[in-house]
Amino acid sequence: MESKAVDQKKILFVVIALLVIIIAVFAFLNRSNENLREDQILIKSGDTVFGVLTVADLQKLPAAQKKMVVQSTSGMTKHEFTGVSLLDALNSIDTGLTQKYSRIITKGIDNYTSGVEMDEVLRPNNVFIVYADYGQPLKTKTGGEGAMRIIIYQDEFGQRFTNFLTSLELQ
Ligand SMILES: Nc1nc2c(c(=O)[nH]1)N[C@H]1C(S)=C(S)[C@@H](COP(=O)(O)O)O[C@H]1N2
Ligand SMILES: [Mo]
Repeated sequence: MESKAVDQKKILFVVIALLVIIIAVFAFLNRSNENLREDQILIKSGDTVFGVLTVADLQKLPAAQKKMVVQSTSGMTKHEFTGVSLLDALNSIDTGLTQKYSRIITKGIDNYTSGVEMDEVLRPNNVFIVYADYGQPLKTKTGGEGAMRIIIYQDEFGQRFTNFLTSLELQ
């Protein structure tokens, strides 16, 4: 009788130990998402991080006002964005980046992913990182303040306008 009770204890211990291991493995696999933050944009290429940009960093660069209507399948939204050209933003980190890379993959906190060609970034009055709309800070996914967004002025539709920006992956 006594040894049966000991066996049950052992089994219980093994089950708990397995659960702890499973939780640890999933925490490890999910770890990279914890680096994604809406209050800063990582400028990177693979594992190399060239720098980060916050709203405060962008506010030090020449401001652009962009009045536009964003068209989507669900309708149109009117905006009066404030931001900086993506070209100025990249140059503020390293003026060599636009020469060395040919496209940029943009990623939001919701894992929404899009892209722009460097040709489009170099075109005048086209690609901007915006941080305010009608003078108000852009809302984060969770309703806080301080999100940043990519807009492409010469695009007809708003599909590529990555909201809640977290990273720019240079390729
Ligand atoms: N992070 C993120 N950005 C996004 C999306 C999204 O789901 N997540 N949807 C895109 C699409 S399909 C459109 S049409 C526009 C909508 O922009 P609006 O809400 O300002 O009208 O945002 C784009 N940017
Ligand atoms: Mo859309």
